[in-house]
Amino acid sequence: MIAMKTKIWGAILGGAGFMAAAAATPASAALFSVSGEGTVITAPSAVLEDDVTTPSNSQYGFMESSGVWLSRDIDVDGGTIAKGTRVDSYMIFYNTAGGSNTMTVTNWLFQESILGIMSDQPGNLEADSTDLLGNPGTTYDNGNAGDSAPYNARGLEAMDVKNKANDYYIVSGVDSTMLELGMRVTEPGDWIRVVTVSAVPLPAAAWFLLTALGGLVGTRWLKKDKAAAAAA
Ligand SMILES: [Ca+2]
Ligand SMILES: [Ca+2]
Ligand SMILES: [Ca+2]
Repeated sequence: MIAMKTKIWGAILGGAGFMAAAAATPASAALFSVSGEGTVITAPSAVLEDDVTTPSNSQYGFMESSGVWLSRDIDVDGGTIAKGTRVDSYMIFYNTAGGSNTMTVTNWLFQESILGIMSDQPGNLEADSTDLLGNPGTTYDNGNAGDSAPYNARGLEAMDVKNKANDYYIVSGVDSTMLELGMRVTEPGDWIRVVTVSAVPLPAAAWFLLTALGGLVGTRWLKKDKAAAAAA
């Protein structure tokens, strides 16, 4: 019996160690990756048109928020994500400084399935959801018309999925985790928001594992005691 109890404590302590390790895992920009002309960055201080702190030479993407329980339905291109869904959000942008006409194609790989994209031409969908999905440390609106969404050409325009000669995007992959994104920009540039499933927090998963493990050990203990009683 003493040996059994030691085993159980070992399992509990082992579980606690796992939980500590899980809790220490930081949420970061490493949650998604990129190939092609694009760069993953940490959330910038502002995503305003021609903001001088924002890089302007290619597509850039950053995680805006993670583990958000939607308190209302959220509209995305061609659909709605239901209230109560737990999501992560990302912004991808190409904020050209100057009027040169440039086309970039970038493949973004997300950790979780893409639920929806906000890419309408004026950026209305982005503006309507920033209170829930924006990064608290990023300025989206400075109160001046024309600087923040919505405004003309904030999002994607002249979509051309067939020829890929203008703005377009294609979601693919078995779990819908890949986004091929074409952005043709002059001015102001292109900004879109991507909403994905949010992974269940690791500490919660560890608690579930621990509970299941405890149940298993307890059942075996009970069976052994019953067997011992029958033999006696
Ligand atoms: Ca464009
Ligand atoms: Ca610009
Ligand atoms: Ca645009």
